[in-house]
Amino acid sequence: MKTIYSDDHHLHHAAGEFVFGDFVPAFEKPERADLVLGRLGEVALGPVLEPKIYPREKLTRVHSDAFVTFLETAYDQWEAAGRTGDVLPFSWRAARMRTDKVPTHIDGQLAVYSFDAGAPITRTSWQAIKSSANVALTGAELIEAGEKAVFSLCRPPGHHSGYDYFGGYCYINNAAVTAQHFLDNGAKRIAILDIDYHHGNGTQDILYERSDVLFTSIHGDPNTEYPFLLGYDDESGKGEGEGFNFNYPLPWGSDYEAWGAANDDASKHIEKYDPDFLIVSLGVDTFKDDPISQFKLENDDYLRICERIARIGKPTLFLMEGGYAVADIGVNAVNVLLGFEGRV
Ligand code: OKP
Ligand code: ZN
Repeated sequence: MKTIYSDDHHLHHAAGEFVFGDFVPAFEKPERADLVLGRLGEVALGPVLEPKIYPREKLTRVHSDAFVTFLETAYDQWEAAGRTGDVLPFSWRAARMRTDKVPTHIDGQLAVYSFDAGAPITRTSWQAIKSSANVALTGAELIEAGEKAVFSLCRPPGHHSGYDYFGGYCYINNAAVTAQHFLDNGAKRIAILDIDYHHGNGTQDILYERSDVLFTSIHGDPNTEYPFLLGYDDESGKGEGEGFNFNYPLPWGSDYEAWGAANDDASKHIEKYDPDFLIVSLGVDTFKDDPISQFKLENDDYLRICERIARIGKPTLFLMEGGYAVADIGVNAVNVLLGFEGRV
């Protein structure tokens, strides 16, 4: 299996984040992708290729133009306001507040375009964010060219980013960007299986009213888990998209038995949908030792995940999302890919 990777992800290195009221070193850090890359080398999964560069229009197919402009200019605006350190929001729009007037002040724009304080923007983050999308898109092109599976080692991740908001370590939604890319090139149906521990609220947001992308997600129950306000099992899509959204919220402490049953059910829906291509939002924060997550998957469980996913039998693009137990992130992420290739 080929991997797409760029060192540009190092340009996104936040000083820290707020966790339960404390400012702590960021969990979403460059070491994560470095360790996955290192593990790919150890098992010799296949060649590692540089991404191509894609135009801005690839991003505005699934995000608002104003939102992309905001991301492009946020750091400069922050600096112009006399701030030092990373961009972080401190107030947010709530229901029934106005967003038709986007404030000229950076703090007001952050209130409109973000949904939490979990995604700092550094001076060079935008370069890394664009590169992460390019890594995803280059993988998609290889799939279109006939590869059975490709691993896009994206960083930063994307699945919490919505049509016009960022948060949860995510800025541009790589899964939505690549799904749209496939469709724009003539594909009829795309399926997304989001196996990150957290609900892919951004991906769901972007695709909720559409029937040309099936979204499935297995994640911590939003009743007790971030991002809290989306990801319940009664969210089935809207309008044209009704019946094309499947959520599998699972309780804290879920192990592979419960997780695998959800994966099997999601896979059945994907088989029935018969997509041209499958996108897997690959998070390994379902691991038992993940510092911010509450599932109980073990190292060897990751080898089994793709027994089921590979059986769907569709060309599959893996996009890296979360996973914060850095000591195990390489083994766990690469185990998923080895499983797909039947190297278990
Ligand atoms: C991103 B991905 C508060 C703790 C929660 C957000 C977690 C984002 C996870 N700072 N922070 O889905 O792995
Ligand atoms: Zn996650």
